[in-house]
Amino acid sequence: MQLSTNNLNQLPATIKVPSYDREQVKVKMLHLGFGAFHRAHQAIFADILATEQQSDWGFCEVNLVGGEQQIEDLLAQDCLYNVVEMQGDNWQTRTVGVVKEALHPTIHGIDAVINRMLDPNIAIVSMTVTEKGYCYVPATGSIDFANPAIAHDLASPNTPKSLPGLIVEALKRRKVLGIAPFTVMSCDNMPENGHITKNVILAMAAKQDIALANWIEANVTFPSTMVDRIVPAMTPDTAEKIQSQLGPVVDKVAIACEPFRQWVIEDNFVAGRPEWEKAGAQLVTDVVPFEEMKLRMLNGSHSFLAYLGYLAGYQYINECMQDSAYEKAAYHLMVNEQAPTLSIKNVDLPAYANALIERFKNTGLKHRTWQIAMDGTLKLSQRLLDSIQIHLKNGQSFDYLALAVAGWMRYVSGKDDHGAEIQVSDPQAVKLAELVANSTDDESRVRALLSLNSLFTEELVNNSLFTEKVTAFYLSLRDNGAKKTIEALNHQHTL
Ligand code: NAI
Ligand code: CS2
Repeated sequence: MQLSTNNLNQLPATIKVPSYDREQVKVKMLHLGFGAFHRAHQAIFADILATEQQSDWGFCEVNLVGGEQQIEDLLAQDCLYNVVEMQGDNWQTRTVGVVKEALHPTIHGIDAVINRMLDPNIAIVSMTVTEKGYCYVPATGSIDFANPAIAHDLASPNTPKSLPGLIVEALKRRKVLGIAPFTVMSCDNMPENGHITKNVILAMAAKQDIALANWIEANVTFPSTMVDRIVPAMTPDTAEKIQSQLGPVVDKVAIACEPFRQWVIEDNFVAGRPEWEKAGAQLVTDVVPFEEMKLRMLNGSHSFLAYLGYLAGYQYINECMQDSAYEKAAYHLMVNEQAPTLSIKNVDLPAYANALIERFKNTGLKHRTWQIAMDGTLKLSQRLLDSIQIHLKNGQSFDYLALAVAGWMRYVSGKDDHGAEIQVSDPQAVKLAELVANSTDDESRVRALLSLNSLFTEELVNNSLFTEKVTAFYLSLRDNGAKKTIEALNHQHTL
């Protein structure tokens, strides 16, 4: 039987089902991107508040691009689903009740989505749409007007397809109708995610109507957030394990994650907000130091492990961590090459690194290196390249960061260390394949990939120390493979 309000009582007694009256929970937040992460992060914070603080802040969920089936499944389950926290073989399950509605433009029409955003009770529009959803250029942080979805929305603003187009249209209609605006809150892994969101939305609005752009700038806020919880994409194996927790009840929307969760939020909301601090979030005036710490130490080492792990044949992050050379390299990267670039105060960074290493080792999580390796052209800047630029200015060593960049180059070249083909998933996959096909497998391949100016700044490309290091690592990866290259570098650094 599929999960629904009527059969919540069929779930095993160990599962924490909503103890609050779901009727009291109202749609006050509209979330774009009902993917794995949101289900186990922002929705859990809201569910804790409803359970422990009688909060009435609930969600309408929207998938703007893909994910039609998830929305249909959610609706078929009265918007209920389970989140399973996994630490090794230890599992804790909670049924989330704060989602009240769900919409998808291809099922309900884009007008239904826009109209829902006009409800004066919607105080926050939040999002987890991956870096791709923002249609921006990483090297500059500005909107990419060449993006086909942006071009479409400028030509037909009433029927938007992109996230910036949708938000501008909803705000435009609220302005015309005299409805006060909502706060726009990004929960994606980008540096100063609030600023990037504001940039693309203001640029989009200004192209249409400068008065609208000015109104948005004066009346809407775009708080930045640092979000953290490892929530891998579902695998058949994990789905089976989750199902075994649910007794006779089938949940098609369930998701598994690690127990750890962290959320640091810039406290800047124009129409109110839930009391997230009562569910463990930190509300601060400046999120940047937290974002930089997380993006560089966690995500930077994740990308290092993803590229170099995938090349060596490791399918999951916890498999990489069983290889002591990879574990040492990841720790060294965090503590000696990322930590020195950070401005955060009063955090014990070696302890933070040790905690990350333990989280990466969690055998309950099937976190694919392939998943983390995707969309590198939108991830490398904030995870690796910004730190390299700092080291170049300060004359400090950045070997492991350069090795990670070379690992990405080797990865997008399309063959792993055993000669097997790699399915490269990236918005610039066609361009990458072209650069690879038109270069030979040596220094010229590195030069070709460095010509990608949406990713590599001129400052980097013109720095011979950087290009020589990346080239040397690329050639070593080609000749010796990832594992031996890491071992040799560890040896050089006496790790
Ligand atoms: P997912 O693949 O499960 O979901 C992706 C979501 O993004 C879907 O809802 C999809 O509709 C939407 N989307 C994709 N492309 C889009 C586009 N061009 N325009 C609008 N919407 C688009 O991924 P997941 O795991 O939910 O992660 C999403 C993002 O959340 C990540 O990229 C990251 O920025 C952030 N995040 C994820 C964490 C994780 O461990 N999964 C942890 C911390 C942050
Ligand atoms: C990962 C992140 O997929 C990726 O690129 O590095 O999703 C990572 O799991 C989260 O940021 C952890 O909070």
